Amino acid sequence: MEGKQRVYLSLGSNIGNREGYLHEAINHLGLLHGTVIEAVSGIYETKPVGFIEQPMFLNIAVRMTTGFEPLELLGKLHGIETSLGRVRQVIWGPRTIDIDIILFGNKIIDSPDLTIPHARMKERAFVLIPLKDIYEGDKIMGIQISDLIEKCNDKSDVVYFSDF
Ligand code: GSY
Repeated sequence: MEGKQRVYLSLGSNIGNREGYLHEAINHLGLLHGTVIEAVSGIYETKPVGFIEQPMFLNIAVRMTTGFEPLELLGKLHGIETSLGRVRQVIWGPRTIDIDIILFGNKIIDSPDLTIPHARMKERAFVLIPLKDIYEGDKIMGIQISDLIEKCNDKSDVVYFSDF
């Protein structure tokens, strides 16, 4: 493990007890070694992006610190997804839980397994709007988060659902 880094995650669920899966995922994240949850956004209901013939998602964003390195954390996140019953059948298809790393400190990573900042974050209102609730820091890729939201071409509804 290297020094602690601040990490932002995006979580989504669109099968079964969606709120329950989000809460379980946060519980699992908080139990990861050397990992502290700092803030969780509100819960937003969002239209599916990509493969649209699937149920509505609930999405949240999380701010946390961790001592894991990016690929180590990715492995842990996949473990949590699997333990919450995620089966990777259809690439863009429905899922009990999806956990994506959006930002990892100031790191820029472009490897076959992981792209940081997340490759599609700027195109996804369901990532940016929850992220704005909890984002602390300066610009992202040189742009204020409110400007990223304004410039985002995805104008699909991201509707406040409840507090976490
Ligand atoms: O990439 C995350 C999974 N996902 C989502 C999501 O979380 N929310 C919405 N609204 N659409 C999505 N399409 C995919 S794939």
